Amino acid sequence: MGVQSILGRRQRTIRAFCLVLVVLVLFYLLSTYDKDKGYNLNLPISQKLHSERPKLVKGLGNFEPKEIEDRDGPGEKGLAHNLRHDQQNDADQSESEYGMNVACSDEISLDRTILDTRLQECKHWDYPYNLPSTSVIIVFHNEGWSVLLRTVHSVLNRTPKHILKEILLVDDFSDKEKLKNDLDDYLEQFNGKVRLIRNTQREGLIRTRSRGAQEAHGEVIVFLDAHCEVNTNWLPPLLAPIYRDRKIMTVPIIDGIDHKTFQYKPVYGQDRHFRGIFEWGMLYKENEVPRRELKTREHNSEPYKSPTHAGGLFAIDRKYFLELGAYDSGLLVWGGENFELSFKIWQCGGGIEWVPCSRVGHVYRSFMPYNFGKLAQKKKGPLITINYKRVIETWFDEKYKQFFYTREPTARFLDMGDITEQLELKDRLKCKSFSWYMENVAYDVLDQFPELPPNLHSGEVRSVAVGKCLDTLGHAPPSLMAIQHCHGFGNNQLMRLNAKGQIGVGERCVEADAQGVKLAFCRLGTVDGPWSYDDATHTLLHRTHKKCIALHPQTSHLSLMPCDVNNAYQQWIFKEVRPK
Ligand code: UD2
Ligand code: MN
Repeated sequence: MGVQSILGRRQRTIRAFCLVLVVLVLFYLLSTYDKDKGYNLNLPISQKLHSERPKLVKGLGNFEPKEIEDRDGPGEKGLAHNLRHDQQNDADQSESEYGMNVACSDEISLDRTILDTRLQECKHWDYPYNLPSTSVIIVFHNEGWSVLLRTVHSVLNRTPKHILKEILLVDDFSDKEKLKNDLDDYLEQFNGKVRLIRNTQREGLIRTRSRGAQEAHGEVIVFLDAHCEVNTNWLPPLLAPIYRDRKIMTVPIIDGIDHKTFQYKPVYGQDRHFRGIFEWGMLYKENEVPRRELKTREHNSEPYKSPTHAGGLFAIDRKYFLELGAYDSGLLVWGGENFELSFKIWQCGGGIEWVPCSRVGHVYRSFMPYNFGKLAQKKKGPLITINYKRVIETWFDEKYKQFFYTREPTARFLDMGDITEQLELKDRLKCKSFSWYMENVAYDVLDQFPELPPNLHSGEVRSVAVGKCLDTLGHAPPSLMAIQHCHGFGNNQLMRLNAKGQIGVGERCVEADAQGVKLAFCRLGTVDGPWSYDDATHTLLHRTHKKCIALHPQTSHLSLMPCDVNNAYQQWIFKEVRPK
């Protein structure tokens, strides 16, 4: 055997060995790459949870900040900042102008630090490096200067540079001088990273967001209200599910920023998860995530599915949002757009996930400081209910529409405009039925808000004796009911007696005890009640107490009294209310 052939054999063996090695390494890398998720929980050994996870996976990275900022000053670490006594006037003035204490905000650094409210686990997730480039879109109408700019600064400070394409500010025709005159100059320091466009007339937040989506340059768009502060490493966890599946819209967990002190604090604890649902009057609600959903995940910090969302803060693939027609452009100013988008996404083949590792603070205002402008003046009836009607007429099945009209009887008479385009879109995208959505996605809604029995009577409830109407006075429950001049607008005077004996006013219920006739919270999960109305005698009977609602002739106090069918102070007439 020649030296040549010995060498050749050895070389062949080495080559074969190398090949096997390469295959093994490749196999290892591939097997560790979580193909479903495209990202990976990379906990230190001491914190590993159920499964051993690889240390390093190609193409993934952990975007946690290298060092924790530590600063002192007003409002730092997200602590409450209390103004001095002699500043109370400024505080009150800005509360009434903006619905929040902008005077307090003005004293807090635009770059302040806040509390990291995430689950510990969140620091250990790795995400793909090549996440889609993102435009953060912030629409605003007459927001406080420092509040708006702290939103911008927080995004710049806490977002990995390579994925933040731009921040796009869209001014919905603000009339505050500083916003009109100084904002362009202020933004110059960011060298084009922050763009500002302005509406030439008031459009309302819904259309303004659709415009923002049209004009954005990023692959993914993220909407934020103009009074937010994003938390540590908030963006990668929002983008990862979209990177995996472009038809997933993601929603961060919203923390609270106090409107008086700007204290940053979580609304819920860290490890109990909530998700967005609704009641039949289309009020947005949150419900603890059902076990059926929680169980589909391996780790508590992983995203979970949600039927809907609050509306303000979310991420979505830009082209996908536009393919869905953005928001229905017939929706005006404020409200209902969160449901429209949610039903559209779920019923037409996409999904919504809430992301525990992404947290964003939002200032919940004391009241809404702006009016709806010219857009509302042309309309008869409440604009928000008109929006709801468009949405339910497009997306609900017949059975569920009835629940909405039972809960909101005046909505039948509202002019919702033309929804042909919306119905065509639903057809074109071959969207599933609302029943499918209720059974497969929003399966926890009916536990909380069961099917509504029809109303036997609804409208204002007029006293035969004095001609005035039952009224909640807009008080929060528990509170005493009263009587007031009948105004015919419904609202706090619109009572519904259903076939199971419940009297409802809006989402609340009428009950009675020794103190009198009261507005109360309805018992979740029930639609029955103690009341019956006698068409012949016009009395309202409480069946358990076997007494009737009576008005005190002198004090006007409402209470239960032994029934006396001939007493005008116990006689009540339901009168239907129509929108004005
Ligand atoms: C919630 C949502 C909000 C929106 C709304 C329903 C959260 C935290 N907030 O109410 O984003 O979905 O429900 O529609 O989920 N704005 C305009 N033009 C207007 C009115 C408002 O640009 O005509 C801006 C406003 O400056 C703010 C954003 O739209 O940046 C949202 O308005 P909001 O903060 O008054 O709504 P909010 O939080 O009460
Ligand atoms: Mn808001």
